[in-house]
Amino acid sequence: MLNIRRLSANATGFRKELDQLLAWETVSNDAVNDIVKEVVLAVKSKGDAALLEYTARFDRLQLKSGSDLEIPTSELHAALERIPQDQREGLEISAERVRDYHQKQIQNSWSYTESDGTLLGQQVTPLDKVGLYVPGGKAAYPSSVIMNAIPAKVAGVKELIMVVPTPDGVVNDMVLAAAAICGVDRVFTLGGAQAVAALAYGTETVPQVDKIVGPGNIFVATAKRMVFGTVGIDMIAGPSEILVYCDGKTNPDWIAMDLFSQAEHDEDAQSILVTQDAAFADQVHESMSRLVKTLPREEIITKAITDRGAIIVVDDEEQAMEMINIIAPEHLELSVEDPQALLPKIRHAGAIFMGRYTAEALGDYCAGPNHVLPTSRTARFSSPLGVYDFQKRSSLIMCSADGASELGKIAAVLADGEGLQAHAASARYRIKKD
Ligand code: HSO
Ligand code: ZN
Repeated sequence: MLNIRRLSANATGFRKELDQLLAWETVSNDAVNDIVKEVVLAVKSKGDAALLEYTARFDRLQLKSGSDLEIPTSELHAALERIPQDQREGLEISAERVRDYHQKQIQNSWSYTESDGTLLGQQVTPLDKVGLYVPGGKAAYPSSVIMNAIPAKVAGVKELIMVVPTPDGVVNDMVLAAAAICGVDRVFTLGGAQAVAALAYGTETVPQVDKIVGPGNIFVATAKRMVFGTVGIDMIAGPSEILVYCDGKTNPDWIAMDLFSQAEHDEDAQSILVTQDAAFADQVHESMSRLVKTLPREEIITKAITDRGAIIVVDDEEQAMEMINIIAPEHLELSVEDPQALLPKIRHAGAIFMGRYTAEALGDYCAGPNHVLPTSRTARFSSPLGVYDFQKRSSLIMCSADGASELGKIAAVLADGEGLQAHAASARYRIKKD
């Protein structure tokens, strides 16, 4: 049988065990920090020369000049032509659905006018330039290109610049095709900390951006943290997680495979089943033990399930909801008859997949909502990646003469109280003398 922790929510010491299970510290490693610092500083001071050197060293790619780092847009379109027709259609449909969904997230500017004619409001503008990091190798997901690029484009970002390492010159056609479909403006063959530094500071060839988004390994995450402040960054994602709550009436094979769908991402991924039906828990366990053997990623899944997986048996639905809100999972499946009835009780989850048919995998690829979601319990205070991450807001204030006069009196008093005489005088100049 596949080894998976079995917990009972009523057992003594349960809460401590749960805390241990959930504990996840983003690895920050001194050795990695030192290397990344050196790389970032080298790119900042030497520009393209440093990029060429690191790309030769880490990606075994000898390029002659900075301009060789760019993958021309014609290459992206060529990749789109090369991939199998069903993959192309899949990417196109996914992009279209993700675009439709994200269009609903656009925030508009607003303003209102007070009775004395003073106007107050907020102007929403897209970011000018955004950098999208796409990992190479085993974590190269074309679906992630779609999930990051589309909201940026929907927000109206003027220039979207993608970096993707191509070790030994091997390109991932599906990734390039996805970039073509999403309308990514420029693509560079760059990876690691050097790519992040190039986007943050700009080089002779790579434009400086305002924000960097996209997943990456520990070097990339460390570099993003280092350049934060010079540029904006998205969240630093932890390993993938899924919590399935099931009333015991869904096919246990379906539930087992849903748990595996996230476990197969990463040995550190977390899959948790919560149910009030102990016999059903046994059935799912049996399904998992049988099905894991059929999967090419058996080893990764086994490690993830053994180290960080769990089946939690609860008393009732009430206790299940409590569990969900403590765990605050990235993905939550409500595999029950009436999921909508449970919604008001759920406060913390990155994405909620409702009903027995809604496999989490559908959300990963093509349902429409974003698959970049808060992990490691950060759903308590953060949200999925969205159009709002690529928009910013400016406050608007336009005082009428009457408005300035009235507000001037208040401001002057408060400024005096703070001992700021220039503020007070500036406000008083505008007070009407009748
Ligand atoms: N489940 C991942 C996203 C993904 N799944 C990409 C398949 N491809 C995010 O947690
Ligand atoms: Zn996934």
